[in-house]
Amino acid sequence: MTILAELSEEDLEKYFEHTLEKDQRIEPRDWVPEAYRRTMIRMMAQHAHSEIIGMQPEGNWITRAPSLRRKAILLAKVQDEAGHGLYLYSATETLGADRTDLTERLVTGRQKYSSIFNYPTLTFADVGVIGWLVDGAAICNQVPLCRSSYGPYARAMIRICKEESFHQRQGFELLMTMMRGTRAQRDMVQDAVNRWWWPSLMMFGPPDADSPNTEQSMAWKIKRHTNDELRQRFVDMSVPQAEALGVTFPDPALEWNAERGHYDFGEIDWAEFKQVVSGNGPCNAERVEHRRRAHEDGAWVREAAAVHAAKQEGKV
Ligand code: FAQ
Repeated sequence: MTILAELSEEDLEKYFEHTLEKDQRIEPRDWVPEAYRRTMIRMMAQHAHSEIIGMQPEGNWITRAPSLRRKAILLAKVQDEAGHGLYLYSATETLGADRTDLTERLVTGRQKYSSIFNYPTLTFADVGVIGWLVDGAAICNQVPLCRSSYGPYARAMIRICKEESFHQRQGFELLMTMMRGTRAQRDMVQDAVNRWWWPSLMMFGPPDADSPNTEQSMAWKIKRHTNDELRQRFVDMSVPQAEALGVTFPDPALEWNAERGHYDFGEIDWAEFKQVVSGNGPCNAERVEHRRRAHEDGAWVREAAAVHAAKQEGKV
């Protein structure tokens, strides 16, 4: 620590670059450029907010789950998302962020969360499709982040990905069960797939050409792949899964391209993405308002916990 304090900014920067070159982790004790710190906090906070807001669409179905088994599974899944949010808020604190401030930014619309959680969950099939496609897209995006340069984030990702992969399987199993059911159940699954497919592709972020952060984040090894690379990987993974399930994706341009060795797919509606990200999606206002109310209703718990902690330390 003393040695680090004696180093010039130039040496610290060299040390930072050297750590990245060697593919080693940046840790909370290390000096980082201010822009790296800001980028990491933005990305981790947006991810944490997504996990917490992401509890709402499926949480809506806990009281209406069709059986005790499905209710128990859904409760456990939604609780896992809360846990993910908490690790990630803790990870932002290692870079000097303040969780109360981040929550304030979320409920006042100054910080983003994933666009996907601004769509409504209309039937129970949506719970299965969120598990299959939304958790599937999250895994596809987050597995490479287990090798992200910031140690606390990369380590959080390992556990999060393990849990997300269980979530994805439960979604697929739910849909498989519905597809073996009645005609009405199969139609319900296809309808949910039609509504969630395009928003799932938007989760990977804007196309590379319009992604202001990708180049720098790749250079800092925060991101290991571009948005378009991961989106393509997700499409390639999902098509055979849809075939196994017996559903189709709502994209007439979706077709195997032998030359590229990938599926071609149609143009994403980026105007819709921009609308949703800027707060005008179908459920943005409702999601943020719900979060704001829950935060206010929880004030007494935070106060009681703070007094208890102070008592334990003998301060009160
Ligand atoms: N929605 O320059 P880029 C989950 C923003 S967790 C909203 O490409 P970047 C688990 C972006 O922040 C899902 N905003 O940015 C679950 C940036 O904002 P700025 C969340 C988006 O960071 C499952 C601007 O647009 N996962 O699903 C979106 O290099 C089921 C420009 O974009 C993560 O957060 C979007 N879709 O790449 C929970 C993973 N895309 O700078 C419950 C970690 C972009 O204007 C149920 N994050 N923006 O403030 C990442 O991998 C990256 O941050 C990207 C964006 C890939 C999301």
